[in-house]
Amino acid sequence: MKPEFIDYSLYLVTDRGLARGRGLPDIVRAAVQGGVTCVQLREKTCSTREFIEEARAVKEFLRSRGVPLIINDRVDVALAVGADGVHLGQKDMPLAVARAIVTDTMLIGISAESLADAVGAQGGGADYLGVSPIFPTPTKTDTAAPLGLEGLQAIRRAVHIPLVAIGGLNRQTAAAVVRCGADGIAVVSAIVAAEDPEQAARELVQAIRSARRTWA
Ligand code: TZP
Ligand code: MG
Repeated sequence: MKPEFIDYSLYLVTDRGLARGRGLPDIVRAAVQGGVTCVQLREKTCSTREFIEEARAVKEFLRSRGVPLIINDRVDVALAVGADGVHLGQKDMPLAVARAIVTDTMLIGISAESLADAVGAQGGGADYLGVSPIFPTPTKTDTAAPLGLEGLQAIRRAVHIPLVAIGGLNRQTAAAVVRCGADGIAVVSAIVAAEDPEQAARELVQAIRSARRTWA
């Protein structure tokens, strides 16, 4: 998938611990039905084999919907399953090392928790940024202090590559982030932990669309 065709509007990041015992492939499919435009499989506890099986279980479905499949942390898994991209944090494989390993067409997304992270990632050739955390979130606690909307705006002004905001985003908070110029909102609990992930995604899409419409 060419980077210029990626729609980052509603970016789902998975977390099996929040799935209430439901299978992540089912949640991913429901979320895409509801309007998710990008999917990142984020696995911190399962085996490599299980990670690969999970990615394979959703890959064709996502391809048929034109939704990119992105793998968190694991460049090897991304390559093994032919994913569209890999997402790396500041302590993961360095961007330049990953770029030398992956195919030319594989997207590399980088987590940025500061302005310096964001500028460095853009300079290093990242395809997009995950800017976090915007607000405090119980989903991930080993983070820097929340950037808030001011921090997000400062990063938006400093970089031109696509950025998705993440951390504490939901139907209520999505609009403010869109108005700061984020290309998309990334969520974990707002979809994965929702009773009805499809409906949750639909409501988030509506919140994003209406924020974009009214964004002066
Ligand atoms: N990276 C930065 S914050 C975060 C991740 C994976 C968790 C966001 O979770 P939630 O439930 O959408 O606040
Ligand atoms: Mg990571």
